[in-house]
Amino acid sequence: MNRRDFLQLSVFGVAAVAMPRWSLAQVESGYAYHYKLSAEPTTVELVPGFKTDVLTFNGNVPAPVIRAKQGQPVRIEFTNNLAEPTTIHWHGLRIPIEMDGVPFLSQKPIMPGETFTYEFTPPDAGTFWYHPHMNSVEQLGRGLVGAFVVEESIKPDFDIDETLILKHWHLDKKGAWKALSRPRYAARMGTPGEWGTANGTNNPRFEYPAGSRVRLRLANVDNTMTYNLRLQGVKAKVIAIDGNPVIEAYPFDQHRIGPGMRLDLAFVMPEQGTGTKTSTDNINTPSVVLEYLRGQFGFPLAHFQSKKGAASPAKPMPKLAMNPIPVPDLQNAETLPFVFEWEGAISPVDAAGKTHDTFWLINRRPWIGMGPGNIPEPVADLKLGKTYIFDLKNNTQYHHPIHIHGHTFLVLEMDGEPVTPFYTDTVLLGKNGRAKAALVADNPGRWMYHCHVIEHMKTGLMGYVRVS
Ligand SMILES: [Cu+2]
Repeated sequence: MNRRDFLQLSVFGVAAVAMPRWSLAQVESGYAYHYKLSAEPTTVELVPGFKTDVLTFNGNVPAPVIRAKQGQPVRIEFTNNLAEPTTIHWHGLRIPIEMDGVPFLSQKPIMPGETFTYEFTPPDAGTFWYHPHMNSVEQLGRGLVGAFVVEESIKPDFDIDETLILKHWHLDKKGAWKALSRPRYAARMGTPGEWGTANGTNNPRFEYPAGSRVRLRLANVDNTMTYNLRLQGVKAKVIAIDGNPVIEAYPFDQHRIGPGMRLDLAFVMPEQGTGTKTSTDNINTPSVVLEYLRGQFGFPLAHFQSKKGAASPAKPMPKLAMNPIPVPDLQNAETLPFVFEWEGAISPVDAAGKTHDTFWLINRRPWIGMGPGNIPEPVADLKLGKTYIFDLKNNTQYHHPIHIHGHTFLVLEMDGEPVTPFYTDTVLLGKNGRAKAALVADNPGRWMYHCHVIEHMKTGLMGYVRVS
């Protein structure tokens, strides 16, 4: 945070000194959770020694972590200081359609200089995130991505609660921008960035007292990358997937999170030096290393080192309460097939001579661009209160994290096999992968339903469901 931001924050600040890093200062008002948020261009140092022009929330990378509380209203006065229209979507939150932040489908674009106040009460606790839903390749790609943490109505007793947002920026070694999207890649796995970061820093280091009970909230805010995560040097447990507590915490081995997805882990910080040396790491005694795997090779994302400290001895690991997601009525459910396919169309050239690539289809239909006059029919019409089973089929060679707005899926099957059911807002389909996921259509509105590989979304892989 630079000095100017600090001063700005202090104006609204309640005890700015005590604020955790990157938390957002609250505005004093009748609301317990009241924030001012802005989107603005800024220059920051991402690659050490080099300046990069980025788009930020409140002038900072990483974006402030917005903290709210389950069941309590939150108010966010958002000002668009970009040179183009935008909206903010609160990924994973089951809130009313008017607050969902999708241009034309749920609200008018917020024009440069305008302020729009988002107000909602999050029903679920967990790790969520926020980002624009306009010109997404650029706006998200250049930095408008932040974590949104909804605390439990009764806060679980962890010693450390850390949030890491993972992103590979499309930068070269001197911090200069490379193409955020290339058609050749958009038609395949998406264009990967090269400068890997956690909270805007390449391979950051954290120090926790040995014996601390750590809750690590990981959010993949990347446009493209699916991270196959592993934690070296400690036995951790998976406690929540995509914001939602799992029914029973289970040992963490590896876990793939696609763009938009989250993972909450819990572990006890080991003594100094118990960790394993990673294949690409030259630190001798890291305690715990978060890494992602490419094939069998691990690449570090963050290090956690032990320090001697006063962690509460031998307290049990807290257990998370389940979120109040409506239980699907599977007996009376209707099954809706959705097929995700590839089409190599070099599509119509517009009056300006620009091509509009469409590569991806939902049930044989692409949706390109958004505009007041460009809202197609929904991909499905859902009856309010009824349970549906989404039968998802990926007929392509690439990963697709399929995200639904305003609702939470209960995943029943992956790749034809029953799984221990888990709740999620984003289902990751592997190549030629399948899934069956149920939901209760309990939130009226027109809800986006799309792939969260941003280039896939922008080249056809999106639609919406209408709940009425
Ligand atoms: Cu996709």
